[in-house]
Amino acid sequence: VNGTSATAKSEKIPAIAHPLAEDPAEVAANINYHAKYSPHFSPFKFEPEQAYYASAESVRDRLVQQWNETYLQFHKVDPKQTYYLSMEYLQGRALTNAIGNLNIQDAYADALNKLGHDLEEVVEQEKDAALGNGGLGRLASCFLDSMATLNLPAWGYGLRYRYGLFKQLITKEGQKEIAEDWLEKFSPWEVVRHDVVFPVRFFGRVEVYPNGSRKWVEGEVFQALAYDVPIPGYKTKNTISLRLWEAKASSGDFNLFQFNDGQYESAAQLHSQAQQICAVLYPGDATESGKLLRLKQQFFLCSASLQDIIQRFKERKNGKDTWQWSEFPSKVAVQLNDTHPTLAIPELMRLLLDDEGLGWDEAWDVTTRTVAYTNHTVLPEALEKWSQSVMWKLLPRHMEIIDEIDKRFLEMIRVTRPDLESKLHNMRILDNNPQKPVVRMANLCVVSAHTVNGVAQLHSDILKAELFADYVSVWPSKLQNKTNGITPRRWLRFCNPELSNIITKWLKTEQWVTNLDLLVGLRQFADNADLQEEWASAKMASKQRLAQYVLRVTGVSIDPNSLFDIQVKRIHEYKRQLMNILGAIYRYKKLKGMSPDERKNTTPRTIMIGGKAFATYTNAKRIVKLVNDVGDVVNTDPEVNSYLKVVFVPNYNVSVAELLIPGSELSQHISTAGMEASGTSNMKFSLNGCLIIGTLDGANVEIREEIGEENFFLFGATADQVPKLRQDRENGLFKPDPRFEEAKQFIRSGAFGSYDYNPLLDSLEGNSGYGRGDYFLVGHDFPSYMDAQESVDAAYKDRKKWLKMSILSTAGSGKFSSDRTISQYAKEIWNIEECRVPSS
Ligand code: GL2
Repeated sequence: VNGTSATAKSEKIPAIAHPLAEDPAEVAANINYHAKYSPHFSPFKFEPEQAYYASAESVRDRLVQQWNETYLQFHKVDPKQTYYLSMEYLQGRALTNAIGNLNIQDAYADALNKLGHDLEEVVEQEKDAALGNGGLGRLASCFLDSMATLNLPAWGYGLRYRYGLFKQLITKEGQKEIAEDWLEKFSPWEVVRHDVVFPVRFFGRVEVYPNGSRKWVEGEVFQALAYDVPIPGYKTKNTISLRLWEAKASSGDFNLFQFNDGQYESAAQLHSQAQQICAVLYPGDATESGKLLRLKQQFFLCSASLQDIIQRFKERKNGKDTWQWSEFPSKVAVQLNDTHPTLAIPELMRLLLDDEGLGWDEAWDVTTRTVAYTNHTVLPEALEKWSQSVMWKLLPRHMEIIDEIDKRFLEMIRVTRPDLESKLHNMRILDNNPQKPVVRMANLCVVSAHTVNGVAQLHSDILKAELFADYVSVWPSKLQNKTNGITPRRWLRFCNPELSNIITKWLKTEQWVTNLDLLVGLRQFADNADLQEEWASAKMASKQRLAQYVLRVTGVSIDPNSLFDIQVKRIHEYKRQLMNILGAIYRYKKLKGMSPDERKNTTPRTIMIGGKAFATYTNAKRIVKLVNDVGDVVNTDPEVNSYLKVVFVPNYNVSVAELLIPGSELSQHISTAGMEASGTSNMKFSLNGCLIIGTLDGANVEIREEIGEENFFLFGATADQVPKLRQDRENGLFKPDPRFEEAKQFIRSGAFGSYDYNPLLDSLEGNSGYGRGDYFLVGHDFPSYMDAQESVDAAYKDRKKWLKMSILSTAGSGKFSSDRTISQYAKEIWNIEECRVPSS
């Protein structure tokens, strides 16, 4: 029973632990061992939290073993290896995933039972590793899972942020951010590597030698210390590594003299500066110091990772008679996850030129054959530009190199493509506008990378036709598409065991977990009444679990018999959570105007919205507040609250997603067409049999193609219509739908409290907001959105039809496995092959 010593019930548990044991009694012995001998807590306390840490450590022992074998295998075979550089990883919890991938969940459940605990409660003790912001970070984590599962020689690199993005609290004032303290106690999943340390320099100057060579000297030097997180593949021994860097100052930087003199702060100045580097993900960048800190973070990741990669390359070459730097790209692929790690390009150049003594042409050849870049957005504000003066100060040698890359690019275009002269202004890397000279990171990436990819077909088409069109005419085959994917392990097999068991039963195989295309086999049973009933009961079980969670965290009781309608993602105007809540408001008004009998004919709905608004994004925070205010009114209105509930689910993260997604029936992916590069939660919902209401944007387009257009609630303008619609709007040609006007007016009337929502509503009108009035076309798309919502209500009334559509959604989701995505990267960009650890 909870609260007793781990040894209390251990009569049948062996005394000696064996880390690789699979028998539940022996597994219990391992857990016991960690509870007793790990110094983290008293052996007399064995509550779920202690049981979690002890279980995690026992699983880690196993992972360490597999990990060492994997590393040795890679070392021995010396295959070409991919290094994935990302400022974000949204790993979520690791325990369920690890025991699931290792296929030891039953043994752990039994073992914990023997120790008086319940696995489900124990796994809940883990804090999410939330070293990311949204889809881009979660994508990186899904990719690691697929790389390991596909036995690919690959490694992830990131930063070990002390605090993640932030923890979202909902108060009467709206969203409040507090530090996300994932390391408050400690993480049992990371292993510090005291022997893996690299110096990383900032500031300083460039010294020029008589022979023309250059070297970056002086400035401040910090140490990058490696923490490795094991990433197990599914049912394979291969266990790869996510290497996270932490910044430290050297002991020599601690001024003992000053300290003894009572000057404590200045004595440890570099130590506290080092702590700032990895303190938080995305520190506010409104100030100059905030911008500098972000740039430092990016360079820190790039420099440490490249030094590590080069060292490993040399280690593996050691003992071979002769080797050349030109072989580097046949051993190393570096993938830049968005522009955040762009500095890897000039840093690799610098290391090759200044440390290894290569000439420019040779260094450029190696660099460009090594690096590839993924673009994740076309939003202009997200395309990074760094001030040239800040860059010259912080990274003087890199700016020299960037300057040279820019010059050579200009020269190359002038010689080979004089017709592009007039475009060079936009194509070049440096924007020398005297008001604000900047370095355009995306341009640096496109010029330097051998391959550039978008993350869904529509997004890649837009990159080709618009953002990067001029480059495509120079390098026609540089641009590729790699439609995103999600790992079916975390996002179906482990988060939705009920549905997984049904799928396995009907497909008569569990192979779908690693070959998601097999789901198509469900199509033939979509009308089968037995499958439909099983399907419905799995959904109901997930809805009930979700309802309990919602009650616990919000105090709102929701009815599992109502339609569960969910929109969860970062709060952003382009994602149009505002359209969703305006729709809810209109629905509420309509319900209010109905007679009790009329209400009985409606489809009861529970609308759930969740997501974080960036701390400085005022309109996004207003949207969060509005959803909460609407919920307060609707949920306590006895006339309508059995037909409509509106819930804001606080602190959306990976673990919350694992509860929400299986329990949802409808999910909203309603961005303005052309603005959501891909979206990945749309794939997770669809995989779990949830229907989508959405626009033709990002990966929605491909999801609809795969599951069939009759199973998708489509509305809204298409991407190619958007520019003209914006123009019309500016020219006063837009006539708003009465439903849209009514919903806005209701808010302005104060129906949801006294908070001033006018600035938010004004962004939908006139020439406010982005300066152009309803830039995101909420007003234009609102009527077709409401019509689509009516089709949803009608479809839900036909239970058999809805269940069929749900089954067909899952059946058509095979394409969206990150195993497919990663296989394509491996073949078409990285040119790497499987390197499997032999089973002993
Ligand atoms: C994003 C895109 O907005 C999103 O549409 C895409 O699915 C992911 C992953 O490719 O990348 N770009 C971005 O900057 N963030 C994203 O989530 N944060």
